[in-house]
Amino acid sequence: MVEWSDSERKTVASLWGKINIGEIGPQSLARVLIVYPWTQRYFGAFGDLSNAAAILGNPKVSAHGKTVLTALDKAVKNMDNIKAVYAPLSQLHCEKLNVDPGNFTLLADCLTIILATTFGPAFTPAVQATWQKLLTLVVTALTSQYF
Ligand code: HNI
Repeated sequence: MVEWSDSERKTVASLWGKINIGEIGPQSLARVLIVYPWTQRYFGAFGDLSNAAAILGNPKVSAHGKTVLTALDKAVKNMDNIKAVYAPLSQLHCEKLNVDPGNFTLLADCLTIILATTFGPAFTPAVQATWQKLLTLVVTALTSQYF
């Protein structure tokens, strides 16, 4: 069972409070689709994903990026119960959406890169380590219903 120190809890709450979901979510999903183009196959109904500019300007990508990041709020609010909280989403991605679970890590890493570029020096190694601890749990939880 993962333990969280008071300082880690404060770090997560503080960082999450500074994240603009409507900006960071779309940028993170767009980055996944640009850098790992095979992920585009899940978004056939999203219209034009033919190049980076199209992806960055695609309103469906933006809306969905916001949806994905909004879902991370569940992790921030339930840091001791992440596996249970994400079980339904894991089941959805596995059984209905058939998303290869390896893609969760790609999205998590793109999100971390966007946070690093957005917050610069304030995204210290200690903050990054705590944030990635949280994302690792989210990725593991999203994968939990695959097996
Ligand atoms: Ni994901 C739908 C959350 C990673 C492909 N995804 C959702 C929804 C949420 C969500 C919330 C909306 C569910 C609903 O309608 O009930 N997705 C998350 C989270 C992560 C994640 C929290 C990782 C941190 N999803 C991914 C990845 C892919 C992905 C990495 C593919 C590369 N998700 C999808 C697809 C849908 C989806 C496809 C359906 C989109 C649609 O609107 O048709």
